Amino acid sequence: MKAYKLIPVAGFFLAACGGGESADAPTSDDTPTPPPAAAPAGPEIPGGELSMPGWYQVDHDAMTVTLDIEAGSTADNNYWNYNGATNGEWAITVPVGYTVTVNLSNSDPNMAHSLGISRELTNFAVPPAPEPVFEGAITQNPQSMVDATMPGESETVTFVASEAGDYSMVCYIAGHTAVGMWLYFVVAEGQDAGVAGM
Ligand SMILES: [Cu+2]
Repeated sequence: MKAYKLIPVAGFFLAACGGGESADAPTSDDTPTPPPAAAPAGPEIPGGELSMPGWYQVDHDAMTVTLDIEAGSTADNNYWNYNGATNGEWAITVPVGYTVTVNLSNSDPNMAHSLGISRELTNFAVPPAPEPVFEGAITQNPQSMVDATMPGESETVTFVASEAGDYSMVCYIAGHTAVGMWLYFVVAEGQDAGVAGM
C-alpha cells in the first residue's frame, strides 16, 4: 500500500521535472561551455591603410609578391623579430591567388630562426604546429635550434596564397612566438597588397 502511494508521488515529481525547466537544464548545461570559450580575446589585426615598404614587391600582372624578411634586422626583442616588428604589430597583406616568395635572411648574431604561414591567431604562448596553411609556406627544419635558418643564412620559400583569410607569420623555434616573434599575414580578396599597421 505504501508503494502505491509513493509511486504516484514520484511519478508526479518526474512529470513535473520533465515538463519544467529542470528537464532543459542538463542540455543547456552542455551548451553553455562553448560560448564563453568561443569569445576570442586575441589582439586585434591591424587594418586601415596599407604601406608599401621597400622589402615588399608586388607585380599585379604576374600575380606575384616578393617579401624580403630579415629575422633580427634590429636588436629589438633580442633580435627575435621580422624586419624589426613583433607581436602582430603588422598585418602583411597579399592578394588571394598570388604566388608569394619569401626571402628569409637571418641577421640575428646568436640564434636560429624560421618562418611559416600558420592558422594560429590567438595563442602564441606555445609554438604553433609546423603545419603551414599553404603548401611550401615554411622554411626547413623550422623547430631546430641548430638546423633552421642559422645566423648569416638565408632561405627562400614560395607558395600560392590560394585561400583568403587571416593567418600569421611565425617562427617555430621554441619560445619565439611566446615572446613575440610573429606577425599577422592576411590573404585578401581583390588586389590589396602591402602592410597594415606600419
Ligand atoms: Cu625565431
